[in-house]
Order: sequence, then structure tokens, then C-alpha cells
Amino acid sequence: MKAKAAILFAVGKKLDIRVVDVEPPRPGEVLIQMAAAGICHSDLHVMTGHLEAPLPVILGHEGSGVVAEVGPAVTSLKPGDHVIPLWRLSCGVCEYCSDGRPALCAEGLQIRKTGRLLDGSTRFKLNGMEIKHFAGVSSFSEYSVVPEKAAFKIPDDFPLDRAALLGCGVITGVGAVFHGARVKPGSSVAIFGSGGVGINVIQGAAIAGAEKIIAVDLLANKLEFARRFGATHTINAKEVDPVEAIRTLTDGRGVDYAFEVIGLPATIRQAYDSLSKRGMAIVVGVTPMTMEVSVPIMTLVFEERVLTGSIYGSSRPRIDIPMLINLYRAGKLKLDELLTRTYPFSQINEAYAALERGEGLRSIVTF
Ligand code: CND
Ligand code: ZN
Repeated sequence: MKAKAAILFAVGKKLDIRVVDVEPPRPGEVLIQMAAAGICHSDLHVMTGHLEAPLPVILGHEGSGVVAEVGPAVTSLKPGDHVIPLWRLSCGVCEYCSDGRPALCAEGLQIRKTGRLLDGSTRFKLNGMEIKHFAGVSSFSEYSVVPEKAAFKIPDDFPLDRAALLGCGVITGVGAVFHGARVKPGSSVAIFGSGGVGINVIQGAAIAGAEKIIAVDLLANKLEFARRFGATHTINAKEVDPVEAIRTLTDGRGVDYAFEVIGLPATIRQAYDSLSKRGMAIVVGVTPMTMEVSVPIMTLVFEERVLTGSIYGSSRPRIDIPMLINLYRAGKLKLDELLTRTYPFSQINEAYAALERGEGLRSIVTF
């Protein structure tokens, strides 16, 4: 079949909307008709070359849609099912899957690194040329084929535009709080970067019962959003030194948890420097893969500080997505306010330009 898809042909180029051939799903795969796709910074990192991916590729890892067709031997899904594609496929049986850490499964990493599905081929072609899948999702296409295990069925009456946001920004941010850091009620939290993912760390910290939630950003509009999503204090790092400001707000002690949701060595170091004794810095932001960060051994050892990361919210999507849906329905998780703009698919490059300018919180394209 034919589908319009946004292809990245080379680093530094804009996305090119072309009509591609989409092969039918093979055994254990499903064809999804995308309804909405989220505009996440990680795709932008691929466009700018900060994050590597095999090219040419159909980007997009946050999305939602309806199953259009199922391949042979598919048992858990049928045409018409509403689904969220999962951007880290997990085998379900390895050491990490068994331990509730499916984002660390090797199968998902294989798809991410090769840009091909598990049998080593792609379902997209342009004039006979192979086009790669991104993270096994490629939500910037009207139709995409994904492994059955990487499509999670959601209730039919759940709005598909809100559902798309759950696929990365929400599960990554809230999950980093619940499963990455395991934030305790009454604790203090600092969040560096109040964008589409960081805002979900903020609302996750509020849901977890953190007492002090300190949002850091360079943009006044983001800090305004942060307050609406539960930040108790905001710091504009353009005006003051955020580390000093966090120490002042915590009577010199530092915070129990500091999340870096930008992807810069300098802000990772700021997050670490903001910690209390035994505090934990959790890096969610993605930096160019060769970047390094250094921290003083003095505080690492003598203050028992922890520096770690969180991928895909350290989540268990099959448990966490229903939980997030319940939290939204209970009025505790803000999704309506998170979705600040909807663009038609044809304007996907404008949506990315707006992300680069720092407008809004999270936007989607719809098909
Ligand atoms: P978005 O661009 O929406 O947010 C980034 C925010 O950081 C913006 O509000 C900026 O103003 C702010 N910012 C930039 N520089 C600074 C600075 N020096 N000090 C303070 N604030 C600053 O991006 P996003 O929220 O979509 O993504 C954020 C990061 O998270 C990005 O690196 C993305 O690739 C990464 C991510 C990680 C994962 C994961 O699983 N770990 C999943 N998805 C996205
Ligand atoms: Zn993402």
C-alpha cells in the first residue's frame, strides 16, 4: 500500500514528506494507521545529528493509531484495535524483562540500532530503496508496520490525540519519577528543563507527593507551565545560578532528587551539584553519544551521591500505560493542558521549528 511519510534523508536536512510503499505485516507484525504523532526532541536530535540513526529513516517514536491489518500468527490484536506503539520492543523473557526493566531488553536495542525489524528487513520502500524504521515505531507515517509485541491496546473510548502523548513524553517523565528515582513523598526535587518531557517529571513528582518541586529553565513561558503542572518554585537559569538558587531554597542542604531533562553535560553537572547527601541525579536528557560528564569524587564518595540515567521512564509500559490512563481519568494527570498545539501532518517541519523556538509544551501532528 501507499502512505505519506516524513523521511529524514540526511543529517541537517528538513523532513521530506514523500509517498512510500508500505509492505503488509509479516508473521507477528501489525499494520497501524496512525492517528497522531508527538513532536519529541529526540527526533530533533536525530535531525541535528546529536543522536545517531541509520538513514534514510521515517522518524517519530511517540504516536497512537488504529490496527488496520494483522499479519499471520498475530493473536493479541485485531483490526480496529486502538494502540500506542512502544518504542522499546521487549522480548519478555530476558533477564531485564523478567526484572521489570523491559527498556533494557536487547531486542528493542537491535531495532533501534539497525532501523530494521527483527527479521533484518524494513517494510518501507521509496522507489525500491529501503527506508529505515525509527525505534520500531516510525509514527511520522500514515501507516507503519510494528511487531505485535510493540503495540499496546488501549480502550476505544480514550482520545487518540491524548494517547499519543503517553507513548513517550508522559511515560518517560512520570516513569523516571516513579521507577527511575522512586521519589518518596515529602522529598525535594529539582527539574532541569521544563519542556515536553520535563513537565511530566514535574507532574510525576507532584503525584508522588514531593514537597518541594523546583523547576529550572531558561524560558519564562516554560516556568509558567511548570507552576501549572505542580512546581512549587521556579528558577530562570538565565538570571541566576540555578545551583546556588536551589541551595538557598533548601536551606543549604540540596535536593533529594535532581532530574536533567535537557541533554547537556553542563546541566547534568548542575543537577549533580544541586544534590543533598545521598541525593540522586537522574539524567533523562539525551546528549550526543560521545559526550562525557565529570563529577567530584569527593561528593560521590563522602556524600554517597548517586548519578544515574533513565530510559523510557524505566517503565513497564504494559502496566504503566493503564495506570497513566487511570490517573488522567481521575483528574490527576494533566494531558489536556499538555497538548498545546495540533498541526496537520503536512506542517511537521513547522512543528519542529516551533519546538526549537521553545513554544508551547508538547505538540502533535494528526493524519
Ligand atoms: P523540549 O525542547 O521540549 O525541552 C527542553 C527544555 O530545556 C526547554 O524548555 C528548554 O528551554 C530547556 N533548556 C534548554 N537549555 C537549558 C539550560 N541550559 N538550562 C535550563 N533549561 C534549558 O525537549 P523534550 O522535553 O521533548 O526533551 C528533553 C530531552 O529529553 C531531550 O534531550 C530528549 O531527547 C530527551 C528524551 C529522553 C528520553 C529517554 O527515554 N531518556 C525520551 N524522550 C526524550
Ligand atoms: Zn521521546
